[in-house]
Amino acid sequence: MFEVIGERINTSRKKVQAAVAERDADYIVDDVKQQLAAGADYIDVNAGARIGHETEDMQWLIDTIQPIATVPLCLDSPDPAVLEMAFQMVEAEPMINSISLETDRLGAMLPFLEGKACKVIALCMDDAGMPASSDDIIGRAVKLVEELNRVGIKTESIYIDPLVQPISTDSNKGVMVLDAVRGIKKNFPEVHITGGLSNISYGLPQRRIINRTFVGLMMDAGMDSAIIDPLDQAIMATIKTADMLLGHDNFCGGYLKGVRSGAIKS
Ligand code: THG
Repeated sequence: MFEVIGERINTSRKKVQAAVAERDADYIVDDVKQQLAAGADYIDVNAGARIGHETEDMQWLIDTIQPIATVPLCLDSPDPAVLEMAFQMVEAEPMINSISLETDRLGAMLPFLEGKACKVIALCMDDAGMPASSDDIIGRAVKLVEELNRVGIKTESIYIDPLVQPISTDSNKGVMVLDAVRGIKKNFPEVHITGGLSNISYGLPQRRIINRTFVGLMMDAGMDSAIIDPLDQAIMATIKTADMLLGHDNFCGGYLKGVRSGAIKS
């Protein structure tokens, strides 16, 4: 079944930033409880937006969330030192978000990950920047899997983020990432595919319909996880319905449960 990484605890969101600045634990706890009730499989924690405060904001967020989290945390930072600090704080095996092929980041992350059993999100980003074609995305994914396997991370613990790019800048960007996901899954059937989805609709009106349609297409290509807002009922219903249509939901049980709970409405 598809895995939802709840994205709401991110200081780039204004209300979360204010709650973190004021150390308003009740706000954060309430938000996380809502994401858990909505079906989040992981809770992403990103404290990157208050420049100069990331380390202590991340510490406070983990201290606040960990006691009530019934699912693992997804520790989200571009800074290997912040990820290492956060990793040491968590009791349940976390997901690490993220590693990339950028020289500094790769060089700092690989020794830290060596021998660990955690799940890792690997971005198809390198020193040249964003990927330019589906073959470019596939080539980067192959390198990421090889590097991570070398330090003992199993392929089934790797979540490749192919980096979705706005279709408003180039009408080929949808097909480019869909073809890449198919190619990655052909090379590594056990690898997971994840990522943010909303970049696809950047610059266009009525973004949610684009994001929703796109997640269904990406799931057909092999995406089996995404970093989304689990309180967005329409995208959650689309994901459950697509999982059923793709044969991942025995006897339509997950779909029917969603309808009975009111989470899925047509
Ligand atoms: N890949 C990986 N990790 C990621 C991303 C990704 N982590 C961060 C991000 N992208 C996914 N998380 C969020 C969290 C919140 C929002 C978007 C993505 C969000 N954005 C509002 C908006 O864009 O309108 C902000 C508005 C507000 O201030 O509330 O809510 O791609 N591996």
